[in-house]
Amino acid sequence: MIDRRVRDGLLRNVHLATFVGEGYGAVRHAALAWREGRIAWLGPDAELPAEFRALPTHDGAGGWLTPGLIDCHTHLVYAGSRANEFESRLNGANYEDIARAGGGILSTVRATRAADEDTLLAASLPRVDALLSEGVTTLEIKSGYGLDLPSERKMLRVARRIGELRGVTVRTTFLGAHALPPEFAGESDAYIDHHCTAMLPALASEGLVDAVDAFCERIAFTPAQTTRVFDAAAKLGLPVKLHAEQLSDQGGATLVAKHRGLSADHLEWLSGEGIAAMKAAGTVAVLLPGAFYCLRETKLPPIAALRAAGVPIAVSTDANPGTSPLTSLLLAANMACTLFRLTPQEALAGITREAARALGMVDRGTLAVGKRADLALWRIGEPAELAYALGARPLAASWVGGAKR
Ligand code: DI6
Ligand code: FE
Repeated sequence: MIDRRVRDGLLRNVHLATFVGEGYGAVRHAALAWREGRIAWLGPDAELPAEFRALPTHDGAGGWLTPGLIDCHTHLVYAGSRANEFESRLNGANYEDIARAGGGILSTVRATRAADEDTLLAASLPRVDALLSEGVTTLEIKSGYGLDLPSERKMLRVARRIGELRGVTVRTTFLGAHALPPEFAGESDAYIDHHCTAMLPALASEGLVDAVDAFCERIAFTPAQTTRVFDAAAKLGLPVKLHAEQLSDQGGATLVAKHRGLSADHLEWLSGEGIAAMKAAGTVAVLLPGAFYCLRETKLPPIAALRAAGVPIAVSTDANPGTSPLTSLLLAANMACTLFRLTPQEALAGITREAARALGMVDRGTLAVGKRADLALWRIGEPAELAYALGARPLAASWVGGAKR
C-alpha cells in the first residue's frame, strides 16, 4: 500500500529516460527530486543543488528511471472468463461468428450483470495489480459490459473504487455503445436513443464519466449512430475517443477526428484520409497489438504512413476478456515492436508520453519540472530492454504522485 504522507523525495545514482526532446531524452548519472508530489529538479547528479540534498533519498542502484507507465485503453472491469471462446476459435470458429451467435461481448455482459459490485471489484483487482506491478501509475478503464444503466453504473463505480483503493489515477470511459444488449435486439437506433438521452446524462451527472467511447464496426454500431453518441457527449462537455478500423474501414478515424477526439484506437484498416484527419485534429493513434495478436490478424496498421504524417502513436493493452486478455503493458510494447515494427523508443514513448496525450493528461507522461512525480525505476542497463525482454519483471520501485508504492 502507498504511504500517501511522504510525497517528497530524491533519487540518486540513476539514469533518466525523460521522453523530453530527442530520442529517450536520456540524462545519465542523474538525480531527480520531487516535492509535494511534483518533480522539482532533475539533471546530472554532479549539479544537484544543495537545497534538495536533505530530501528523503532513494538509491537508484544505477538503474533507469522513466515516467510511470500509462495504460490508456483497458476493459479490465468484467466478470467471467472467455477461455471457452479461445478454445472454440482454436477449434475453427471466428470472432465475428461467435459474436453474432450471442457469445463474445454478450457473454461477458451476462456475467457482468450477474455480479454484484464487490464481486466485480474482486474479479478485477488482480488484473489491475498485474499492471501496477509492472510500473503502471495511470490507467483508463472502460465500461461496456453492462449495457443497461444499473450495470454500466456498477462498472464505472468499480473503476473509481480501484483508483481509490490502489492510489493510482483511473480515468473512466463510458462505452455504452460497445454492443447491442439483447433486450434491444433488432432496435439498435432505439438503444442509441436510450444511451444518449438516459444512460450517458445520468452517469455523467454522477461524476462517473471522464470520456465517451464507442465501437464503430460491422458487428457493433454505424458511423451515423456513433455520431449521435459523440453529439451527446459534446453536449455534456465530455471528450470522445473511438474503437475505429479494427476489423474493417468504417471511416471511424475521420469521424472521431472531426469531433476533435482524444484518440482513435486499433486502426488496422485505417485509410490515408483517416490519417490526415487525425493529424489535423491532433487525435492520437492508439495501437493495440494484443488484440491483433490474439485474433491472429494479418492486416497491419499503417505505421509508416502514421509516422510520415507525424500522428502521435500510443500503445496499450486493450485488456479485455475476448480479444486481448493481456495485463502486461511491457508485453504490449514488445508486441508493438515485434508485430508492428515500432522502434523501442517509439513503443516506450507510446506507453508514457503519448499515452498521457491520448488521455488528455498534460501533467504526466514525461520527466520534467512541474510534472507529477509518477515514476518507475527499473533494473535495466539501457531503456530498450523494457521493450526487448519478455517476462523479465524489471521494475525495482514506483512512485505515484510522489508516494512510494
Ligand atoms: N474491440 C475489442 O477488441 C474489444 N472491444 C472492442 O470494441 C473486444 C471486447 C470483447 O470481445 O469482449
Ligand atoms: Fe478495446
